[in-house]
Amino acid sequence: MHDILQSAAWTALSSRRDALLSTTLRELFHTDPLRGRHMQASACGLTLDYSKNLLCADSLGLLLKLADEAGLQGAIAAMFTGERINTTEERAVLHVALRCPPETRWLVDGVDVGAEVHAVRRRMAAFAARVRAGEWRGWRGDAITDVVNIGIGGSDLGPAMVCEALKDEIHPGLRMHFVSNVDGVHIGDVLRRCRPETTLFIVASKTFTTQETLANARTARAWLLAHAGDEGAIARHFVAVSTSAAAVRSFGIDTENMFGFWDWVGGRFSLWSAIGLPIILALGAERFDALLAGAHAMDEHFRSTPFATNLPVLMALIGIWNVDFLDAPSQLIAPYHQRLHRLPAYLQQLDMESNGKSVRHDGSPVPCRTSPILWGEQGINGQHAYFQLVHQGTQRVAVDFIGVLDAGREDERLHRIAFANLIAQAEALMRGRSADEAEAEMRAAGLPEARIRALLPHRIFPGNRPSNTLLLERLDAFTLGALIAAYEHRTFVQGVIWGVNSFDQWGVELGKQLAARVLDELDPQAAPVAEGVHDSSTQGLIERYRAAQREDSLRA
Ligand code: G6Q
Repeated sequence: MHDILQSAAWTALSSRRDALLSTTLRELFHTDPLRGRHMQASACGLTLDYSKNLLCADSLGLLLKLADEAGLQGAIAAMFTGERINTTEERAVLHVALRCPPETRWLVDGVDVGAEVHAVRRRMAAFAARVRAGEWRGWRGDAITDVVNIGIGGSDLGPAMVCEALKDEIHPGLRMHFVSNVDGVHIGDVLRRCRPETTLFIVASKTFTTQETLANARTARAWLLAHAGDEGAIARHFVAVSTSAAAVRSFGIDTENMFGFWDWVGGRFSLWSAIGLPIILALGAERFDALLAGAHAMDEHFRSTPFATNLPVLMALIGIWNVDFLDAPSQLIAPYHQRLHRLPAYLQQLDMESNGKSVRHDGSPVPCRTSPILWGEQGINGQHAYFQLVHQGTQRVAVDFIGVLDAGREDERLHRIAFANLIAQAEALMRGRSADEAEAEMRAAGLPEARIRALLPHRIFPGNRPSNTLLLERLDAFTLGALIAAYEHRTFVQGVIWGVNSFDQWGVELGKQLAARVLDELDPQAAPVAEGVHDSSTQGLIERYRAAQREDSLRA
């Protein structure tokens, strides 16, 4: 496979790196005072300011060349035309088809997937309208008040994040719940807040074989039946979202109550499909359409805009520059809006499950770093916690600051405080505080000389910490759709350059397989696990658990 490290652009970037590391962001702003104005890109209600990265016109030009040398234009075309770019699973990758307008024909292997997509969406909209209007009734004839989505990973994170982000628009008569953890506490907490006669469960699983989801769904079904006492109630309270009608049927959900999707929709790219059922129930068909329209607008921007002004491409290239050239293998996502507090968890899966790979399509090792460790939460809390490391730690962390310009219906004064912090943090990370500045500040504050000397090393901020600032005009369905799609394409572009398959996830398998065996071994009634089956640590943990279970049952 073509080794991107051997490309002319990569070699040239490696030599530019040292020059840039010996300068500072302050100097770059000094040399080009208008840098902040022209290192920007806008699309679909989003503006990206990427000027606070250790980049110059030359290095940016080389990154754009790198995209060309990696064949990015062809890769984009391959995705949009339904080629089987998920090579290890031999599947097309067509989440972009899920957000195409109704009139679009989208042929894959002679099948118009656009028509299928819209047929499912119409069914979802009709079902959501009935629930929202109180026409869909529970077994006792009551309207639905609580919707519980049972799913995990891609069948949970997207809908949960969107419903949280657009919480203010949720139908006033509906409460949304998301259950993913299989520890018993998660579903227990939710069921205690719901009434069986007014609760609708969505069992969301692409494969319908996922242990955690099916176990939670069985618990929910038993809870419903314990109250309703009649299997007939299941059809009024359970719907399924899956690609497998057979598995849904064998679980005991009528396929009349099933919303399907297709194997060309990856789990972490599936919120636009029937996996978005909680979204359409919560927000209504119009807002779901607006979410899709925002994503579609970003798709169009992505596939038709020159790379130099292409927002997801720029985000991707800057990410590669930080990870592979500037030794910043960690990516912090810091949204300064409470409603976006689930975004980092969503992006964590998107990025790390997609590009957390060390072999390329052809199985050869990737010769450079791939996905950064992506993490974060809403930025203000971070400032009072881990931002210490971001400012003064020994590792370079790249930050995406995300802000929403419109205060919406909230207090403008408070909104301004949050925004001031966002802007100030990005500035502080960029410029830092020099020894001279720190000393002058302490002297102005009247500190004794000995104290100044002792404190000085602690009060220096190195600066030069890279960040992007991404501003949303407002937090509505359209702009949120565009934001999510921008990150999806950023992940895709990086995967293309690294040569990895961003659409499989073999790395999650081994733990699942071993868990199935360990589950049997944890049964206190089962024969003790023979020595040598596991290592001594695993063996010890299994024995400790079994002993605790026995102690519990003796106490009971
Ligand atoms: C996403 C992953 C993974 C998946 C979950 C749930 O891309 O494949 O997070 O979504 O494992 O799988 P099911 O939807 O099949 O239950």
